Amino acid sequence: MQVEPQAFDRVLSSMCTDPHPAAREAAERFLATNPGDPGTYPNVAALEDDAIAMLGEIAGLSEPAGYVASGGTEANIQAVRIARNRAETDAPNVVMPESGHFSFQKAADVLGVDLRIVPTDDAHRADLEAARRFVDEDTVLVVGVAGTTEYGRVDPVPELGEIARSVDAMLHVDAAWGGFVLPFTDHEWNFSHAPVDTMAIDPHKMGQAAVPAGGLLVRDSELLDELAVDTPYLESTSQATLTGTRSGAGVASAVAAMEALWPEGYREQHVVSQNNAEWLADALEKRGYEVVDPKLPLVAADVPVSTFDSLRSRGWRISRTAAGEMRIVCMPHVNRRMLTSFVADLDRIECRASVPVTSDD
Ligand code: 0PR
Repeated sequence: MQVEPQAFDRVLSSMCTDPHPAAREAAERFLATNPGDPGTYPNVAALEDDAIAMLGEIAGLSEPAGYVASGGTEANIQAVRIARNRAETDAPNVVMPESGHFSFQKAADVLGVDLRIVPTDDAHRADLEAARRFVDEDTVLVVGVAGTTEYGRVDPVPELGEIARSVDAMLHVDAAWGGFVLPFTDHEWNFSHAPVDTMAIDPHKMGQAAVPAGGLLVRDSELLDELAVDTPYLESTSQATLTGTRSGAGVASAVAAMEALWPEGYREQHVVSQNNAEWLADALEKRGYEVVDPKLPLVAADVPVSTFDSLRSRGWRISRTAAGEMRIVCMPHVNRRMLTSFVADLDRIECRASVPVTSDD
């Protein structure tokens, strides 16, 4: 049986998108190479250096180091691992805003660190007062999110950096989703804005590369040594990645996408996506829904559960925040035509919902 992949024409809450054509083609060509074994696959290993150089440029990192991971989850786990291994405490804790991605729960679980969840303020950003209270001498890492999964918000990264430094902890920025958008905004989020030690920045989200292409960046290549294990029977001597065999598809497609799009293509896409988000927020507000202002191209709106369910049953792939709002991520495949058709469906559903039910019904 031939099963076709899911079309993107109704996908509104995913952080995956249709890869750039050059990224798709590169992924296919490098599919069977393994950057985990650079002694055998030197071409893809060299391409990975290019990927890290470009990611570093995007993230304001002067001497880029890192690797192409399987995604934001791996990058976040590895950041926690670096911080834990570097610290000297027996009872390490990580301080993270409640908007942090659930991958940190996995990190805490596998690495045996205590996760301290800082509340967010009314603007859905980390509450700095609480963060100050939560850190102590056993804090190994403070996490800031640059583009949160639920509301697209950017934490006050420089201030979180000061808090981290006050207890000699590291600072990690999770820009897995936001990293390819934020260079075109005036947010402070990157290595040149703050004492960031590690960062997650995923080509396979807003970077328009094929899955799997995540990015882990570190300020200093020595930080990767915290992750390195010996690889006695390979021609290379050590490996810092969490996974062993990796598909070269992620590396090659990340490079192809960034070569094609950085910076102008990404800038143009950001303008289009942000306009789409603002258009949708406006359309939803006009219909009386409470909308969380889209600071980045992500819209959250409080629609009734029955409306949400009807939209899903019409095929719209939408999801909810933990607080129950519908969230629409304006990824590159999400265009105005899709959003217009989505709002038209919403109107049909709401119109039906508002028809008075008579006793004859
Ligand atoms: N950090 C942030 C800020 C994220 O939003 C995500 C994923 C991650 C880390 C983890 O990245 P990976 O999933 O690449 O490991 N955020 C999306 C989410 O959890 C992932 C996603 C993508 C979900 C596509 C659904 C989907 O269709 O919602």
